[in-house]
Amino acid sequence: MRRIVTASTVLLLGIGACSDTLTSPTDLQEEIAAPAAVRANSNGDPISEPTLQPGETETVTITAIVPSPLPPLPPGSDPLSLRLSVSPGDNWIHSVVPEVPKNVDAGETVSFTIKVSPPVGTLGGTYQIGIAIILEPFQTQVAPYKTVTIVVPDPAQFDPPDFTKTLPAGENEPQNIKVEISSSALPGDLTLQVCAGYDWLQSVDPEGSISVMPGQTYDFTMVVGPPDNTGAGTYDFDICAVVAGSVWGRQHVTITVEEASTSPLDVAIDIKPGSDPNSINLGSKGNGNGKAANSNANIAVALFSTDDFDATLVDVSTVTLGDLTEDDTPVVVKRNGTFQASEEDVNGDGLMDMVFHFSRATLIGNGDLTDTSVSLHLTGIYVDGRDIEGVDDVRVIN
Ligand SMILES: [Ca+2]
Ligand SMILES: [Ca+2]
Ligand SMILES: [Ca+2]
Repeated sequence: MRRIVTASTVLLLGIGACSDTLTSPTDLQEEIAAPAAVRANSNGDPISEPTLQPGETETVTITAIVPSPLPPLPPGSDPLSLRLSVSPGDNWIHSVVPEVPKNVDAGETVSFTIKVSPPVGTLGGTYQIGIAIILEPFQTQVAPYKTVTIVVPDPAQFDPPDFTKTLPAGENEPQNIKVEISSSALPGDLTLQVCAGYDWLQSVDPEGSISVMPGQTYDFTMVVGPPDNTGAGTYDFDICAVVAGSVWGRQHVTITVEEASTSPLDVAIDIKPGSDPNSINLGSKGNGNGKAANSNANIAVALFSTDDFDATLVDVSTVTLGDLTEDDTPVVVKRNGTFQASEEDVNGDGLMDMVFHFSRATLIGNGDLTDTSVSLHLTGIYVDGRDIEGVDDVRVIN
């Protein structure tokens, strides 16, 4: 039985093949189709991966050999011809020489020069274009299946393409960036947004979507930063230029969050609020027998809030008063197990402050308060994990 003929045998045999070897239409279909054998040939082709903008072309040459002899054409059918079958679609074909459909004769060899080009508006990515040459009306493949891999750049390019910052938790920094729209892109409404990773894009100027045109470059100011209470570490996210739900380009952002500052937050306190100087009588034994001495049993300390600091968010269980040496004195615990502390706007500025009470006897017993003390320090831990520290003068009376 006759196999598929090669180019050289076609030239030798010519069109006038011997009639004694005419195959049946069924045999012919089986032989010509043989896709496994035919496609295997294309594996040997060097695969180039050109990077093409829409409109730029890559040339592919495919030689098709029309088998001979062929069964008679069905009456009334179209003439014998070759056409292209393109995956993912004909819109990837820029031009074909000779034009298709190309009328052919049995045994004819046709070499096609095909220019492949990404269609206008193609998004960035790697595309594999497959081209088959089909013999009509038999609908059979008559050339090795050709594949070409094409890399299409993103239609929106970020400048810089990525950036790295080091920021403390809760801080942010504006970043000026440019987005260049490819000249082969389509016009559209573009929005910058986080599309992968941590959503730390706090604002974009101009905000919302803006109309973009091919070949233009647009300036943005983005503010990025880690939220409050972010632990130390390295965090990544992508900011994407999104048009009509499609990603046109992306910028990779890496933010390193520093270890929390070890220096404590300075806070304002007032020992014995309303009194000045802050006289403390060491000789008065307040704790035991009540009476007048009781008013001196505990020492009240006000901790003031500011616009940046909410005294009510300090962990009362961590609050101490003392000399910053060894253990300082904690807030008095009431009989019901709660701390003797209250929220109160001590200085009348509209911001709620805290008033903590400390045992004078414990202060003395700890060595936090002695006859040489001139000040006492209040320390504690704020809600964000930072240490706080405040200091006020005292006047010790023996
Ligand atoms: Ca005072
Ligand atoms: Ca101490
Ligand atoms: Ca206040």
